[in-house]
This record gives sequence, C-alpha cells and structure tokens, in this order.
Amino acid sequence: TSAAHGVRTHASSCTDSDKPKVLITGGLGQLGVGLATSLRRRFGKFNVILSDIRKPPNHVYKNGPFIFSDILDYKNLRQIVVNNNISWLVHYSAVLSAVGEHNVALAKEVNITGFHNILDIATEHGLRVFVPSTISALGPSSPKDPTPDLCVQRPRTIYGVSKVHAELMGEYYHQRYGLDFRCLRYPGIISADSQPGGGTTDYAVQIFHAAVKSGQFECNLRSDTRLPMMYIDDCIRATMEFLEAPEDALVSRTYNINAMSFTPQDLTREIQKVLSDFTVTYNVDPVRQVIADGWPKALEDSAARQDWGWRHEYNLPELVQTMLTHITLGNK
Ligand code: AKB
Repeated sequence: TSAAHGVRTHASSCTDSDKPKVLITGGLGQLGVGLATSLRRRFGKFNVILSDIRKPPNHVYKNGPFIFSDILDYKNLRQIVVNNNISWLVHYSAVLSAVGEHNVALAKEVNITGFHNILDIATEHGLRVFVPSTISALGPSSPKDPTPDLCVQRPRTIYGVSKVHAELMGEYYHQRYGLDFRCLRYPGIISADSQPGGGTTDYAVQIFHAAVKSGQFECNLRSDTRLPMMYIDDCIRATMEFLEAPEDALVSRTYNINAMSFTPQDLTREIQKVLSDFTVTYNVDPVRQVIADGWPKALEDSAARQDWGWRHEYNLPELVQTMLTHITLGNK
C-alpha cells in the first residue's frame, strides 16, 4: 500500500502494460501536485505527467515529468496525448467561483470551451477522463441539507453553470459515444502545502496559516456559514479509488462525496482548542457570501459509499490537528 495522501491501493500490483499513462491538466492548482504524487507511487514516476501553463517551482520538476499544456489549444493537447500514449486524463484546469464572478469571459473560455477540447480529445482517443464537479453545481433552489446526487441544479455562478454543463456533457458523451467519463462533486478542499485560488471556501485554508503565523484572521464569510468540506488526503484518495473503480461498479457517472460540514465559528473554536489566543474578525465579502448561501450544507453520498466503497477518514478534530501540525512543521 502507498502512504501518499493515505491512499489504499489494491493488493494486486499492476503489470507495466496495465499501468495507465496519466495527464493532469491545471497541475499547479490546489490538487494537482498531491494527486500526481499519489498516482506516481502507484503507477510509477514517468507514467504521470503534470501540466499547466505556468512554470512550476524546481521541486515539481524534480518529482516527475512536467510539461506545458494549454487546454484552449486543441492541437497542443492532442499532440501531448498522442506523443505520450496518454490513457487517463485528469482535468483540473478551472477558474473557481469567486474569480469567475469577476471575470465571466475567462471562466466561460476555460471552464466551457476548454472542457469541450478535453471531451473531444478524450472521445477521439478512448481515454478515461476524470473531471471534478463541486458543491458549486448546486444553487439556491437545490435541496441543501443534505443535497442528493439527483436534484434541481440551478446554480447562480458561471463556475457552477460550467460544472453542471460538464456533468451533463460528460454523461451525454458516455451514453452516446461510450466515453469513460468520471466525475465527483467535491466539497471545499482543505490542504496545508498548496493554496486554492479564487474560491469561496478558501477561508478554510487561509485561517490555518493565519492562526499559526499571526494568531488572528479576518474571515470573508459570515460566522454561521455552514459548508461541506474535506481534507485533501480524503479528496485524493477518493479520486484515486474512483479512477480505479471497475466500470461495471459505476451505476452513475457523477457522484457526491461528503466528509464534514462546519461554519467559520465551529472551525475557530476547534483551532482555539490548540491555540487558545487565536482571534477571528469578520469582514464579509458580499460576492462570496451570496455564493456560499446558495450552496449545500452537506452532500448525500450513500451511492458513492455503496457503489465503489467511498468512506472519509477526517472529521473536524482530525482536520484541525493535522493542518496545524503540517503548517507548524513546514514553517520551521
Ligand atoms: C470554490 O470555492 O470555488 C471551490 C469549490 C467549492 O468549488 N473551492
């Protein structure tokens, strides 16, 4: 078994010819490097290619292949898939919720046009394609506590609209062309050594760094805003296990996954159990607050648990202990 991000791997080891060649787009976001590390432990360093349009820090080059790939450039993407014999594509490029509201044109381009390129390339080359959806694919008229897999989806952000589009297009391509499309609805993801960029749940990452560094934090969501959240190790393990699930186990192509739910106030109290002098003030960002108010409070994930064995390991106390330990050690 592999220790990377707590990933449990199947007892039977893959032979070389079984091993997928994986391309990860948007590899320098919050999740790419962590997923690449886990996939490389399982399938080998050179079978996982991380890509983005920016130059990464040196350690990223040292850990395995990194290349330039622009999902808006169809030819570039196709060339990468062909030249590297790619069989699985993990599509992490996206403009997140808060940034998307400030730049709708960019979000539309990256999240919708870019995704069309991914779908076409994946269909053309018979790839397994994983695309995360999130709590953003739900909206104010969706049932909220908990939100089932199948329900009304009328999100009010361009990011959310693009995620519903991705869920529907992926499922359509699966049923129409047999594309091996796989999609998980992620909660807000919390990680110690990678930063989210421009989301609504970002406060739940930033608060830990502030608690360790300065002992105070200004929160941009109201203190009672309850949202579904997940520690990165659970998210990466879910993604690995779902990617490896046999096709006949998948009753559906889009699944909710859930771990814990908390408000900024709950999180503050839990951090104060370790850092008793920690203080939080509130300066609400109206754009983020409206977005958060329309999102689920919890996701109903019994189908994921039943069909392919999903279970989370981190609840709020373990999350807080682990985050504070990682950040404190990382700062030394
Ligand atoms: C965001 O806040 O935009 C993301 C998400 C929940 O999809 N973290």
